[in-house]
Amino acid sequence: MTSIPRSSYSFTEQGRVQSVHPDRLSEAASIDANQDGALQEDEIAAYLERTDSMHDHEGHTIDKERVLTEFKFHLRKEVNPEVAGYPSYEDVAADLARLERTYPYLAERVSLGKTHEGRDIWALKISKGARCEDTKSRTGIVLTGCHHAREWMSVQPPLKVAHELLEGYATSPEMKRRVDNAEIWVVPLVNPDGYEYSRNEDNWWRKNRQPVGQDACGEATDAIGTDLNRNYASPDPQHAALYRPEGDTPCSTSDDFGWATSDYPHSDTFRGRTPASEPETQAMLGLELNRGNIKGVIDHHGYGEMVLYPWGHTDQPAPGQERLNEVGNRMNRAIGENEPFRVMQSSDLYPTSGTSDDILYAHGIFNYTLEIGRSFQPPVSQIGPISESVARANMVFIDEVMANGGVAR
Ligand code: 0X9
Ligand code: ZN
Repeated sequence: MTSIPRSSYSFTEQGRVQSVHPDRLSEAASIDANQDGALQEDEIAAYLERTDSMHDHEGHTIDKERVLTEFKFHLRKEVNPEVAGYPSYEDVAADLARLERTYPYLAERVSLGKTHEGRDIWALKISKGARCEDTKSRTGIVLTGCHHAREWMSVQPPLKVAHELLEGYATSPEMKRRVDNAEIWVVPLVNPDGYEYSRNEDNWWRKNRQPVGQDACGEATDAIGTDLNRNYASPDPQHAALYRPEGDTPCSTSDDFGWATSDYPHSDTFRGRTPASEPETQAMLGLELNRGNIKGVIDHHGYGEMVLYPWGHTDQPAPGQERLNEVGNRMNRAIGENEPFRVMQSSDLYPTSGTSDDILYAHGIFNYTLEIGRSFQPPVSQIGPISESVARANMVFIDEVMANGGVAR
């Protein structure tokens, strides 16, 4: 277990903040409601409510105590000790390589591109004859995790599905049918640089790690990172407003789309300097839009136990909303009767622009965003149960897309 206190906050025994590193003063001031120079638990909790819009609608979708604990690791600049039970980037890369070695006829590990820090964005293509047949004529489905660095649990369901498909192939007719007839792409770590930074430096980190350089006004900035789920954009100019709504100008933050998508480079929801500017976004769009056979995508995020479907940029219903709702409810039932997620339109959570869900849907790709777990980094004991239940929802989705394809046009 690693514990690296690089204190920018020191706490008293009562849990009050004793001193703050100069770099953290403005953050501390914004949390310190009565400006008495000390942070109380309730101030931290209120701060979390303000900065995280995923409210606890039904009393069971957020583990507030854990979220608070995880947030304190961030404040104290400590490593979250749960990290020891979550796989590193290298572990995930090795796991995919092992699956390819064990099932060479069924799986191929492919690099979709390289990140700013030089890591490969690994995918595992799963399909019969993966490395020797042209599998592109089959229905393509992509399962992704970890657009957002701190959402450690979101890496797991895609990995779990890969294992179940390949390990079940020889004995389960259902798994064999999927691997023989579909082309399933598993991308557990879309944002490996951010993931490693969140594991080792700041467990609350969300964005990727590419320095912004210049803001959209041409001013130099020392900000690091773009929110990858605000950086998606369509190559088709008719969908330009899905990246940047009409009336929003690059050089101003006052016209930003609520707080959920920002032109401010230091913001956690910074959309990037230009549409699809980031290598991770380009890698995913290259697969999802250019390969030509991709009909369905599930994007895993954390947290809040929700099955979210397009649209996210407007509260208008998406074409085919009935199917989105019906399949979402079936996925939810597969997750389990006892702990159902909430099935709803993405914009009901909060409206955004530049998210992968809307861009993909506009291109005819049927898709969901799954918000899994009750905090960003659930206790290690939860990894197994959550992965299993969410993997079942993934199987329902795979079957649906294999049977009925992408968005009807
Ligand atoms: O904000 C996001 O990107 C996702 N939530 S998270 O807390 N994991 O960051 C939700 C995206 C869902 N899509 C839209 N609301 N458009
Ligand atoms: Zn997320």
